[in-house]
Formats: sequence, C-alpha cells, structure tokens
Amino acid sequence: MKTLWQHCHAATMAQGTYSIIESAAIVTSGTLIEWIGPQSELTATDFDQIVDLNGAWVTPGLIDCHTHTVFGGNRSGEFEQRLQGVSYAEIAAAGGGIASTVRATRAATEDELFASAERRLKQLLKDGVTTVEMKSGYGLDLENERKTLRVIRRLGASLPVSVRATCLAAHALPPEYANRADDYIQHICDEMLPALAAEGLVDAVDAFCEYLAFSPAQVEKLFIRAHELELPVKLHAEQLSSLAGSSLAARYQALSADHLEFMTEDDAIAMGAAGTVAVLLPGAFYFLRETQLPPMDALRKHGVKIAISTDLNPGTSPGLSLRLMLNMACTLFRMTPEEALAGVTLHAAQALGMAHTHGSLEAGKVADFVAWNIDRPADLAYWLGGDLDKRIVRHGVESLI
Ligand code: DI6
Ligand code: FE
Repeated sequence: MKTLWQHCHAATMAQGTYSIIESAAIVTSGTLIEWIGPQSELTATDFDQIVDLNGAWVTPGLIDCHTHTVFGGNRSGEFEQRLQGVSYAEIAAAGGGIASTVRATRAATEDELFASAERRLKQLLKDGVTTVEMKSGYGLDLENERKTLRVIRRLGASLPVSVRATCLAAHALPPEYANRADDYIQHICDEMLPALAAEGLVDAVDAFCEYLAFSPAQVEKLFIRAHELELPVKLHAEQLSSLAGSSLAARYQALSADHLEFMTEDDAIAMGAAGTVAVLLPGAFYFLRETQLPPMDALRKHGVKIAISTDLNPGTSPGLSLRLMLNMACTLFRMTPEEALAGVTLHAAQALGMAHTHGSLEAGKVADFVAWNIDRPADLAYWLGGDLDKRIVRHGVESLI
C-alpha cells in the first residue's frame, strides 16, 4: 500500500531539531516512509491512496521511553498522606510505597493487570504516543515479574503501539529477601533474568540505584549479568541522592540513565562520552515537590542527549499525558519546546536503542507520525494536557484509538 499524505507542514526532528519542511508531503510504502519533502518537489504519482492533512503539522509519533504502566492497586491514599507532610521515603520505610504496589500486583491475575494497564496505555496513545517502554518491577519474584512482562508483551500485540519491555526486578527488595539485598541481586542474576530473557520477555535491564534501593556495587553485578545475556542496560539514578549511578551506567554503555536531579558534572561528562541518554522525568519531580533541578547546563555542555518521559507509575508520577510532560520540562526544567519535542521523539528513540528506525521523519524510517491541528510545533508544549485534535498514523496506517 502506497499512500501520499499531502497538504501538511512537518517538524521532522532529524538530528534532534525541528528541521521544518513547510508545505510538505509524505509518501509511505507499507510500514515505512518512502519519501518526505516539500510537496512542490514530489515526483511520484502511483498512489493507492491520497490523504489530505488540511494544513496540519506532522511530527514523529511520540515515544514514551520510561513507564511503569503495569501495576495493581492504587496509591492515591499515599498522595493524601504526603500532602499532610509525610515524605515518600517515610512512607516506603513504613511498608507503603513500592512495597504496597508489589502486594497488589502479586494479588492480581494476569488478566486483571492487563485490563488496568490497557486503560492507562490507551490514554497515552490518545495523546499521540506510538512507541512506549514499560517496565516490570512490582512483581519482584520470578512468577510475578513474568506475569508483568507477559502483560507488557500482550499490550504490544493488542494495541497500535510498539512496545519495549524492560526488566526492573531490581526495583525494590521483596519481603522474602528483607535485609538480604546481595542475595536478591544474586537471585536475579542466577535465576530470574536468564529465565525471563530465554522466554523472550526482556528487551533491556533496569535497576533503581538509590540509598533506599540498590547500591552501585549491586547494580554493577546486575549489569555484568545483563551484558552476558546480551541485554542492554538502563538505570534509575541520582533521583534522590548522588551515588554516581549515572557514571556507572555510562561505563556499561547504558542506553539511558533516568531522573538525574542529583547528578554531577562528572556524571554528565561520562554520559556524554558514552552516548548514554539522560531521561528526565518532570512528572516525578513535580509530584514529589522536589527542588533540586537536573543540571541542564552540564548536560547541554557535554553533549548529552536529553529525553523526556511520563515515568507513569502509581507512586511518584501518575502521568497519563506525555504532552503535558513537554510543558513541565519547559516550565520546570527550562527546556525549549524544541528540546522537549526532541526529548519525546528522536532522543527517546535513542534511549530505547531505536533511533535507527524511529524518532524522526526520514525516508527509510518507520511511518509512525501524528498530524496535529495546531498553528506551530511549540503548541505541543504550550497546552497543558487536553485532547488535541490530531490524526495518528502507525506503521503507515491511520490508527483509531
Ligand atoms: N523511581 C520512581 O520514581 C519510581 N520508581 C523508581 O525507581 C517510583 C515507583 C513507585 O513509587 O511505585
Ligand atoms: Fe521510573
């Protein structure tokens, strides 16, 4: 099927900048972009279908590169507690926080988890997301991590979205391993990760490197095992304190290090040299009422590519709109709308190891794009949420969600 999409303007995001083509046309062939350029330069004629986009602005499909979409239960009660002054760390220490979601996730059936995650994922897709990464990490034993990862695979098979599954078994210490973090890491390395990888359920390995989770030494063991299994790594690092987790991630050629409010300039130098993407999560920053900003100038100075994501999770960022995160990245982190859009397109693709096929509108890449009824690309970061008028195309086909 060869389709001409005409009468549009494009922010192609090639090289991570707007790279605007006014009065553009796009030719898709099957699932790929065959040609994109000024409509006046179009030479092909043999189309199966011609779609008029009525002056819309076309961007790459949005990519949400860091989510914990699959979980059981609800933590709005903790939100109320935190508003009364109890901290996230205090709630975690009292058995709430991640541990409460682990209990609810273990108690849920695979179908129950699928149904609740599908509702959340549909919200993201309606907002223009065509690729999403989802992490396990609320099962914390083989059976329940497998259940979560299977739900992630099923979501990718049943909705019009490309899915990457990340194993975050090292998210928190399960109760069976209380005070035995080294033993739990060993169990992940020896039993869980090899089994889940062999079942084709894992595209990358992540961990929570933090004083209330796992140490850099423990994370390093996991990274070594991941590399033995030929799996790329990512890391939750420097969210609440500075442990040089992001430098560790860079040493292991991590696809990304995520959060990063407490990272140092040395971390930025290491990440820039390794090509490790900085995934910033303004929803978690906002929701936890953090005050320490990620070091934007150091990231820019050392050439670190910056991605933005919802971090959709029940504890620190119940964010159902990636576009809202664009606004928050600009307002809270002082990013430009252009940087923010690169952060949910090309740089988010790089954070998932997909930049060769996704994240920009270029001939040969996958035909995932959104035609927005807006006046300028910056409008995407300007409106605070809402359901903007749009048409979503995935794999060359208009998707109706
Ligand atoms: N950092 C976060 O912000 C989330 N996980 C993580 O490692 C929080 C997850 C939760 O509170 O449920
Ligand atoms: Fe996260």
